[in-house]
Amino acid sequence: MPQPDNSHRREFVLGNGSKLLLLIGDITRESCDAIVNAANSSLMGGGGVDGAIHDAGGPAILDECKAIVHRIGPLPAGQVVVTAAGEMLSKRVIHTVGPVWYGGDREEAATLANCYRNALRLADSEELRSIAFPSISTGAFRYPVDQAAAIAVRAVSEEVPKLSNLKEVRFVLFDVRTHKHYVNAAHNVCTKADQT
Ligand code: AR6
Repeated sequence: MPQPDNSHRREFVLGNGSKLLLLIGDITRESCDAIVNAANSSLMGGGGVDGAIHDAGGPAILDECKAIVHRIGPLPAGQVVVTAAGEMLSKRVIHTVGPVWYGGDREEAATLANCYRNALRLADSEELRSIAFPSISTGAFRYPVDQAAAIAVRAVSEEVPKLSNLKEVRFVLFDVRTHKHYVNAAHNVCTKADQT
């Protein structure tokens, strides 16, 4: 598990002056208003970041997820729901389901962008100011990380300026290679903070 690593902290500015931070670390340790979970449609937990969030947050999160699934059924890919964050530092967990990568002709890109856009809109509607994302779909769901990074950063850079409350978006990435792809993507669509 990576330790907090400030040597990889990269800061960019989004269109409305909100901050975009790219970090390496464990998202369960983030102290921002919401963290995003890369779940599956069952919302019953799993491996990867999903397992880490349920482990760190404790059973209250799973109880809330069960109640949600009882009410609305399985969560479709690209959609989002919110629960409390249990024992973690953040206030909320926004659960989303990324697309499984099947080669790119099953609307994976649009679905992945929807995960980010819908999570940002939900956080903003809950009057949250900061949100942390993992690299959705690039683990067990096999989305190529270069393409996923470009979609993720573009969705954030387009969506955040339309919102009122969100002032900081973080990507908390688990390894150097993934971080590098997100930094490249951010250089293509955002302004680097120390250049403003
Ligand atoms: N903090 C930040 N990133 C993490 C952490 C963590 N603690 N743990 C893993 N990652 P994955 P997916 C990274 O597989 O591809 C689950 O079983 C990981 O290195 O967690 O959307 C769900 O239940 C990778 O870069 O999510 C679903 O069934 C990224 O998070 C399925 O996996 C995403 O990897 C979802 O697959």
